[in-house]
Amino acid sequence: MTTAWRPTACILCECNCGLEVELGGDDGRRLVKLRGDKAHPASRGYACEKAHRLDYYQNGRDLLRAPLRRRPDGAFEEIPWDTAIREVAERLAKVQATWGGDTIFYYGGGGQGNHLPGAYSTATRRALGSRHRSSALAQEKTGEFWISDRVMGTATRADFEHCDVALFIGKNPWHSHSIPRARVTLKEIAKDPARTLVVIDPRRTETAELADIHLAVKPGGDAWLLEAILGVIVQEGLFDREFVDAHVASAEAVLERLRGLDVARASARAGVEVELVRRAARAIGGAKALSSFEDLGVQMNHHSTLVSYLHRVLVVLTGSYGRPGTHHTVTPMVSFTGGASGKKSPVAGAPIVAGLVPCNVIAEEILADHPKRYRAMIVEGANPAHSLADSKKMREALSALDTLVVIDVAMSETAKLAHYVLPAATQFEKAEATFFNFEFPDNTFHLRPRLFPPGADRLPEAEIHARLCEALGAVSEADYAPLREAARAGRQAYAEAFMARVLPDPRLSGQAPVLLYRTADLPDDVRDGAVLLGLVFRLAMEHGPSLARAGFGGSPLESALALYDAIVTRPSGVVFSVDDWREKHARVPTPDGKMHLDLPDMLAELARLDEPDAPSDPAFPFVLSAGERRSFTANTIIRDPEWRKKDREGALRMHPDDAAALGVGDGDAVRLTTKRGEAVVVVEVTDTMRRGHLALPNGLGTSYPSTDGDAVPGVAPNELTSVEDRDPFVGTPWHKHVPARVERRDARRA
Ligand SMILES: Nc1nc2c(c(=O)[nH]1)N[C@H]1C(S)=C(S)[C@@H](COP(=O)(O)OP(=O)(O)OC[C@H]3O[C@@H](n4cnc5c(=O)[nH]c(N)nc54)[C@H](O)[C@@H]3O)O[C@H]1N2
Ligand SMILES: Nc1nc2c(c(=O)[nH]1)N[C@H]1C(S)=C(S)[C@@H](COP(=O)(O)OP(=O)(O)OC[C@H]3O[C@@H](n4cnc5c(=O)[nH]c(N)nc54)[C@H](O)[C@@H]3O)O[C@H]1N2
Ligand code: SF4
Ligand SMILES: [Mo]
Repeated sequence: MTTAWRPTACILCECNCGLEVELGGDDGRRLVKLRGDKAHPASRGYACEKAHRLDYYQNGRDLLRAPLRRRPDGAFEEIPWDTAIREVAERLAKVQATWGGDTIFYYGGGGQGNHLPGAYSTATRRALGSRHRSSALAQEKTGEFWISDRVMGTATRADFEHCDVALFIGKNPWHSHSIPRARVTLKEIAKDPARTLVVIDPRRTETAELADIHLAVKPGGDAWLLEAILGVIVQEGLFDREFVDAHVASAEAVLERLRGLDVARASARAGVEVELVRRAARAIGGAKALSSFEDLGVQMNHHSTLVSYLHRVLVVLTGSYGRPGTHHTVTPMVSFTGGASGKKSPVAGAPIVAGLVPCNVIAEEILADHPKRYRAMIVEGANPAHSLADSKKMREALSALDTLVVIDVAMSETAKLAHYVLPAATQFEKAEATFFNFEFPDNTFHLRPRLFPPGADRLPEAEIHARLCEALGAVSEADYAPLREAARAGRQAYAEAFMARVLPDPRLSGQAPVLLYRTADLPDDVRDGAVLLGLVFRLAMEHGPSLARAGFGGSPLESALALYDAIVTRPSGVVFSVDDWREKHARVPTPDGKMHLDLPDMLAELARLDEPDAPSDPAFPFVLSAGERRSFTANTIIRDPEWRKKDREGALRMHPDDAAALGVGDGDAVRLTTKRGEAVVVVEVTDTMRRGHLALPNGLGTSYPSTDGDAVPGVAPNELTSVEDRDPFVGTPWHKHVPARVERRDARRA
């Protein structure tokens, strides 16, 4: 068999590095060799160790083969697609007729690299009148979005490649990436004496090992630490007065607090030497160009929204916006960010930020005795029974639904609870793309052509949604015919017909994704990209100059068609927008064009930092970070435990003194207990941890078929977490700060 390198992408984290793959095996469907694709405009040949293990995803033993229906006895039976689509449509239509479409909740829409399904799902949601939805973003990023939106009208990303000071707050990019070519960039910063790497993390992470300054904060102490850093910057006049005068409308109240702050006291509460805090603050305040990134270590921790606020204050006071090496706003293909709409979730009354219901209230939204409780749920490309707080409660909630439909590639923890499981084509069996396009000034979009047709009886989500919408009577052949005819006259005629017929008609425009999928004239290997025509047209209307600089100029229609053509014909990705630092930031996108630092609720929250700590529960003397990113973790995207070259069981990391006090050593099993659950777990003793701090990896504890039934290696972290431990403003969980107890396994339980 002749082999050739085929372009595709890694699907294991938000970077979606471009890859080349050599296919093999008896059926030509094994991913035999993988390497970074040098032609990919963002990753430029970069890939980390995880990408080489993608065959474990494509050829998992628990991939779904056919649609499944739950029988009255609880077991699943395989059914034909026609039956599955008809029955799912009937059941959801009945829920809509009985309780209203707004009781049909949508969760997911894609994981790290599969975002086209979310775009197609809008048609199904419209057909059902479904209004409420959520995704993993509402358990990590909504606090940052909400604050950024209020402070400066937009969320930002930072240009680490060109900064002179890089700051990571609760983020370990060596393993978790999130910035392009992370390890190359980190090493470059580390080895350049003119650049400074600052890491805030209780653990001496791989990134902290490279750092010039590592602030090993006490777990949960970040609010005091950031305040102390800001205190030094303000008290020593290290902030960018010119920037503040030009762009900031309100900062007096927060400046006043920072001027009076007792830096030594705040540092002590953060558990960091005050002299080290001063050194870090002077480096940060003195930066020519500061890039910074906050992530789960603080976003899933006490004071998460307050920390996002303090981080924003730092960005603004240091003028770290709108210049190379600082923060920027990307031109997005699809925007994930957004602020509070003022709308609330129907049962818990929780604030909806960026259109998403907080993940931690979903169980309550289902289990409450309330007329608008969610009755049905569609879960697509997500595994909430495993990934959301308190798996026991989540299972109880999902089991209480009238109808649960799961669209997944594998038998996930969530699929196991469904009434219907619809088997989706894998990300190599259909054209796929990520909307996590965060590069700047050149932003990249990559439609990966499929490598081969779907195996078994799996279907791409685009096809599943089209069939559901047809079965629901939302769209029909009669709607397709004129568009198909226009398509025969060429893409321009097709686009014009689409605009003339579909956009003015609310019913048809709700079905736009399905209409595009059914009628666009695209080759099979990129057919799932049809929905992009609608997206690039909107992009061309809103960001014409950015597209023109990338070579896609002309009228919005010309620009959109040229870009669409490039996307469907360039299999290694396309630079779709080129931005200009000056133009992009001439105006801050708030109503008055100014930034606002004096947010009364956050100032009140800051004042509360002066109160003494609440007493901790002596029954739980440790703080557990439940869900650390490591070498071979990738949420629950790969389920076969063999994919992990090391740490197969996912060890519990612990400081040597804590291990000695318990009388345990490397490889010993201990009992780990929280208020919601307990688990037996193997210990790894490491002086990278702080005393009293424990860490368990993310994404383990998934079941996988083995010769003697299902094996579940490792601990599912959310068997140990609880829904009420969450941020008071936006409801994000405190997974990195779970009070816990550890006992030797032979010790008697208290
Ligand atoms: N290998 C791998 N990479 C991934 C993923 C994966 O599963 N595996 N998942 C992807 C996803 S979905 C995401 S959201 C990102 C997340 O990326 P990260 O946020 O970087 O990942 P984590 O390891 O969960 O948490 C980061 C750090 O928070 C630290 N931390 C714990 N408690 C505290 C605290 O009190 N204060 C501070 N300052 N830090 C604390 C931990 O020690 C840890 O080093 O990673 C992405 N990349
Ligand atoms: N305790 C604790 N919990 C956490 C975290 C933590 O740090 N600690 N991290 C959280 C974070 S940041 C995140 S992002 C979430 C992630 O959690 P989720 O958003 O729930 O996503 P994944 O675990 O990535 O699950 C992806 C699902 O998609 C399926 N899948 C893969 N490819 C396809 C496809 O092409 N089509 C379809 N339809 N399905 C597909 C996989 O089989 C899997 O079931 O976990 C969160 N949960
Ligand atoms: S896991 Fe992330 S950084 Fe590593 S190759 Fe895949 S996409 Fe790139
Ligand atoms: Mo995430």
